[in-house]
Amino acid sequence: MKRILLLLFLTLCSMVVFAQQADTITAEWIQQHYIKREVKIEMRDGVHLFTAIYEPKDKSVKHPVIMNRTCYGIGPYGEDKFMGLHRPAWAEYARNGYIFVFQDVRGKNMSEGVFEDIRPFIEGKSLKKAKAQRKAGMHVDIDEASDTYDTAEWIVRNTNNNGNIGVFGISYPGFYSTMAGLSGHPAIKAVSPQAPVTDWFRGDDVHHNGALFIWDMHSFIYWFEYLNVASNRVGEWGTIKNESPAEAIKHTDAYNDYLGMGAVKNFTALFGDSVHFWNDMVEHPDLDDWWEARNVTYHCKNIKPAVMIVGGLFDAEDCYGAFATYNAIKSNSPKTDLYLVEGPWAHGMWGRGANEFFGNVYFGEQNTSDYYLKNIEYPFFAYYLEGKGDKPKAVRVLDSGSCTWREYDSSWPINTNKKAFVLEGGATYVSDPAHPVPCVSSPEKNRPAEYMVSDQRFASTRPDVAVFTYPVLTDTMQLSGEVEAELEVSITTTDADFIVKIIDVFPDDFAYPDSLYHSSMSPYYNMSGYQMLVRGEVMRGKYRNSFSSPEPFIPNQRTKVKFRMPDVAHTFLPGHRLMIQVQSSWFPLVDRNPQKFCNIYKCDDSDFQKSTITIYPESKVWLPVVNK
Ligand code: PG9
Repeated sequence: MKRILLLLFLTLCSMVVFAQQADTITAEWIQQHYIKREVKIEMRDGVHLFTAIYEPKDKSVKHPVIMNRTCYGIGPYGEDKFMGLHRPAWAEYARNGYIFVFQDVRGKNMSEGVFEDIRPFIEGKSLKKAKAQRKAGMHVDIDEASDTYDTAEWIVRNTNNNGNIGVFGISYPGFYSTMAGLSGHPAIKAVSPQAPVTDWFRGDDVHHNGALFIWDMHSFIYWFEYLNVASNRVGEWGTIKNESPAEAIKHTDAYNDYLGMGAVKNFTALFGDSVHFWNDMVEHPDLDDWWEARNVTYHCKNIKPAVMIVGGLFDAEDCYGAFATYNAIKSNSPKTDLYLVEGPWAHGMWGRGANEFFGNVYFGEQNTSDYYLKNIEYPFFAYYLEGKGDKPKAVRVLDSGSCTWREYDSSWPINTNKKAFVLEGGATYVSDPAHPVPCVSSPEKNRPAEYMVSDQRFASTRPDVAVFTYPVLTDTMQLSGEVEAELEVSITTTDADFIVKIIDVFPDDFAYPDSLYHSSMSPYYNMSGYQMLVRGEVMRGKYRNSFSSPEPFIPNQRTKVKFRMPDVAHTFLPGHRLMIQVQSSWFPLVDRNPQKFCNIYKCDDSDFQKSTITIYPESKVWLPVVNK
């Protein structure tokens, strides 16, 4: 008995010492208390995945594991080179003695195998089946879930762990975190898919409602394709030599440079065969099995680990994916401990660099990464991996209008009334592909994240933007949930896009106190009458009835166009007013619709034509108004 008490006393002492020393996490502290190993872990089909493991030298206690699988590189490579684990995103875990596991996914950087974009999940696979397939010299069923399972099995057997693994990741790594939730490995107790890539045809990154997000795709996809350390192209974090022909589109002003490029096929001609995914995209212009095989929502069933979905209300890349994955798990895996965290953040901002301001808008002093990491992310994993703290609230949302955190024990969305805002009087405008409506007000090379909350006054005055303004509010109007547009339209051609924008109009005498402009992140901007974009979304008209079977419009025939827009969590304050804008181009965020029914990836410059768009007064936008 004395021996046990002594052991317990020594364990407690070592934890106290570890914790005390951990108050001031520095790069030097990490080097003193952690050791790094680089190992090649064999998967069930024999492929080896390159994995960096940072493990506490303290072997007196068993440590929890936090894992991140990524296609973006896990540099710096070399067992004597340490990642910045002292930085805010990791410090809380280091302070609590976590084992860090970072892995290059299959086919990327130092890992073997063939990379596949959003590798489809294989239903019904098993380790037993895989062993038999391999023994028989057959193709072995693998996917990102099985790679995660095999990695977890190795980690459990080869590190000084407490048997509990957490997996998290943002964006593409968010997708790998969802796959970790599907892996079935018993040691994986909690996963956090953050801005997870979920559906590249309906709403993430590549397409929204079937419309191509060409600015993001051109600037990202060739970079991504060439991100490969094996060819010495990547160093610390994606620093690559741009050898892709896509670099030939030198642009300082994407609006005019892309307009000058013309039809999408001209981009394809420039890329040649250099960008694998671009060719896939061109070969699958409509929603087909290729896209559906990559839609993870169909597989979100019987998920055993706890799942905390994190998303940005102003995430220009995967705002859709966070809500789509959350809703899929809520519907198809009811026994899962499921959590949602949303805030007025850009892509991944919650984990790195969030600050009181985003763009010109102030979102409060709790809108910071520091607050999120210390009060939300780490406590989630600590509860499930260390048995520490209280069970988190089911839903936590930082409202983008009131700048206050709202917490709920029930699921999202909360009880709301879908209220119709009629587009009174309707509108008619001429949509000219030669002069598309800009998505930003000034020349930009790369798509600014801030466009998601930018001032829309540059668009309000255009003749090809229909503007509907509602009375000044005398009380708050809290929106929480999905937005739905229900347009009644006619066009003089056979196809068109429809963009609906929900806007919070600030009072004409509005101004933030000068004291708020204390950080370099928030240059002064005159906020009087500011027209803040709260939510914008595009619908490619030919997909109005089906994403897989597009249909032309009949010229001048009244037609219904209904589409969903990603959820909002925004309170309109007294003195503010709602504005709704409708337009038929949003460039160069979205590729131009030639406004002629055709395969837009293959059409010619000569196919582009003006169209006169009529928005009938019966059109409406349904907003999720919270019951008072
Ligand atoms: N969601 C981002 C992305 C992935 C693939 C194509 C374009 C964007 C990301 O992973 O950062």
